[in-house]
Amino acid sequence: MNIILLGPPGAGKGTQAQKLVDGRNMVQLSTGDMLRDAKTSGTEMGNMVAAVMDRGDLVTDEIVIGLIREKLEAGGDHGGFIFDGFPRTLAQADALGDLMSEMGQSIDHAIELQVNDDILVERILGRAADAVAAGGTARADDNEESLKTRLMAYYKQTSPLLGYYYAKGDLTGVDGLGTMDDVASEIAGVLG
Ligand code: B4P
Repeated sequence: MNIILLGPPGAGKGTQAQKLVDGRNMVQLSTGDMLRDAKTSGTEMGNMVAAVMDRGDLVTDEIVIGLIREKLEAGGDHGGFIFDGFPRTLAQADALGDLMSEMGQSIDHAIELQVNDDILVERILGRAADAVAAGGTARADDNEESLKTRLMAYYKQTSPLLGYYYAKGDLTGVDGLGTMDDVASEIAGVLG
């Protein structure tokens, strides 16, 4: 089974993906994590994406699709892929469809985690404050200014994907406002 987790920043995509990895032997493909790894690697690509990510804009389709292609080509024996934070544009969604077809596979579910903006802001700024309180540093894009840009990018570039997957009959909305376990149970109900 292959699934996509859709939703704005702070909706719980990373959190729920981890729960699915633990419970179903699925593989999490988080483009956010891949790009953060690239940022710290000091490579030319890492340096290129750092400023874009830190201000909250989307990295180019070409780079992100290249990262996903590499992971899919690596293969492996598992219960399916969880796409976390990918696709984020219509071009990425088309590319994912093509990659899946090349592999003789398809997307089984696109799950939209629904959370209102004031809660998203609270969660993300809360995560930043927790990181600092624990003696670490907050994620470079977990601040009010970048968050505004991230939310704008979501509504402008990513939210059209809801219609895209709805038209394919793959979309299910899930209330993302409950506890992490409540949301996980609702997702389990969708996946069966
Ligand atoms: P991501 O890493 O994907 O970050 P995000 O969308 O902001 O989601 P995140 O994973 O942080 O939030 P989560 O819901 O897990 O992307 C970062 C950047 O990378 C992007 O802005 C962009 O620049 C770039 N990028 C990534 N993918 C790209 C793509 N495909 N194309 C172009 N650019 C791309 O959790 C947030 C917080 O909420 C956590 O603290 C968590 O503990 C808390 N939380 C979660 N569920 C909760 C619940 N039910 N109740 C209470 N708190 C909860």
